[in-house]
Amino acid sequence: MPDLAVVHGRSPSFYAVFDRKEDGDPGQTHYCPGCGHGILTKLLAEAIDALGIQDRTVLVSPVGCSVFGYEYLDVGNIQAAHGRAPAVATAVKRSRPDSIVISYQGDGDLAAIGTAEIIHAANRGEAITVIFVNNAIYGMTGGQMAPTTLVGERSTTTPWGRDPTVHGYPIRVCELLATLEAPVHIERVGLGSNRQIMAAARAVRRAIDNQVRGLGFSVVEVLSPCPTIWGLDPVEAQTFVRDTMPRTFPLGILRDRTATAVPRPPLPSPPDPAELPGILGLDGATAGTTGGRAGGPRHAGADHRIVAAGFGGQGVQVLGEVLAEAGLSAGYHVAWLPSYGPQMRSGTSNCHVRLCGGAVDSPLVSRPTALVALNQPSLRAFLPRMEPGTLVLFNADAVPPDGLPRGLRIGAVPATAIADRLGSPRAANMVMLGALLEATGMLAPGVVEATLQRMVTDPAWRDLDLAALRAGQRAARRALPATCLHRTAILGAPGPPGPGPRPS
Ligand SMILES: Cc1ncc(C[n+]2csc(CCOP(=O)(O)OP(=O)(O)O)c2C)c(N)n1
Ligand code: SF4
Repeated sequence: MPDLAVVHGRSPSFYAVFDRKEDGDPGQTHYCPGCGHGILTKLLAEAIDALGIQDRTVLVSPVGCSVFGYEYLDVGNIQAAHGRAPAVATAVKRSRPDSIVISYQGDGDLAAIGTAEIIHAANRGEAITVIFVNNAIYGMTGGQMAPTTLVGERSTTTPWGRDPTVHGYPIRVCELLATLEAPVHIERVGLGSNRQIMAAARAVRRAIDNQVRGLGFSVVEVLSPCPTIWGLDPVEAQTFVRDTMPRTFPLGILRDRTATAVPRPPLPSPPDPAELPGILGLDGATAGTTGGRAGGPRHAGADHRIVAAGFGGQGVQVLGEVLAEAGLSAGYHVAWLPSYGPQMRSGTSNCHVRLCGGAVDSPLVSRPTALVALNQPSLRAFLPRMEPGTLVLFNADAVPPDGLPRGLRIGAVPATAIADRLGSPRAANMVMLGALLEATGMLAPGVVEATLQRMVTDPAWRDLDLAALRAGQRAARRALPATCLHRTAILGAPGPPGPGPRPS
């Protein structure tokens, strides 16, 4: 690797204009004068230039003062949730192994809310580069204590100074990570003097070069001035980094296995989705009733988007799970997304289920093809979001006469009353599922029955659920208006069982 050269001019890895600074000099960043982020962003750009990797670099920007990294560096940019940059970087690197992925994180981001992410990414030896900016404080939010705040240092949350007996000691992240086997390069540098900045430039470039060479996890911790929050002028802040911070955070290389490390082998390929039912043992379980394997032509173009909603304890999630499991058995691509409050009972509970002929693009259902409402509050909550033509099945003797959007295919199924007569109102969820199957024809009842046989191990409940399912089908045939029933789509008839693909 060539040594650092002195270059006068703007790094090509920077955008020509920084749009964020629209009210001032478009060549300026938003960082305060003397901020270490500004220096470090420049070192990053120079390293990217020197290694010739601008077109394949992906910068994962954090939450913190450096949140706008994507406004400055002309590379692939992703903004991650607070602390989650190593997880996002992992995903990018694994899916695009040729990319050079840099996770850039502050100390609040990496060492507080993101502690788990950094430890596990390092422990897995992800072939990413992490730049960890330690300014001993939460800068962006106005100066709260960070895990790295020095003993005695004042912050808005430690106005009398950090007291280890109350707040614990500063966490030395590099030392922690150096206990792990996988990392190849761990180094701490500073921005406290020109000499330190030159060393930081070398460390940053090396940590990225390790990735270019296909080696594993590299992290560079950078002690960095934050004059604004520290209440110092830029020179005083730099002196603090140079003279004071290294007493708690010694500079140097804590791990260097780059000479002996071998390039990480490519990850094993994930199985073909078509093989999953076999791997999961789902194909044999319902043999003869599955109606085809995943991705088969039988469901081509199908996209059933169902929302089921009710109170906790009404079996909304079980309804969704049975539907999803049966869909998987029948060869659909499937997603089941549960959502419920902290209460076990009586809180709201809903789930999104998708049964698709092709790959599921999102588990979230924002434009349902069917709503199954097990109680009145759920009906009222979800109805306004339903588009004309959506099937709505409501657990009641009759649909409410007022406040219904126009154009819905809405029908009442007295599921609780039916289930009560069969033995327990708790089987109302299966009555509603039976009605849904009858109305849509999305699954052959035999597939769902086989799924129930498999999932419900208590014989008494299994019999009740099966009876409730069949009663729901009968009730739908008897009580639902013709507009709710897609009789031609009921399985057994050829052709796609649902509407064509549409964005969720
Ligand atoms: C999930 C979440 N929690 C809290 C916040 C508020 N927040 C924004 S920046 C920040 C601290 C950032 O500090 P640090 O990572 O040290 O970066 P700096 O600003 O010092 O560069 C916090 C707590 C948030 N945006 N998101
Ligand atoms: S508050 Fe501190 S970390 Fe944030 S931009 Fe200003 S000097 Fe930099």
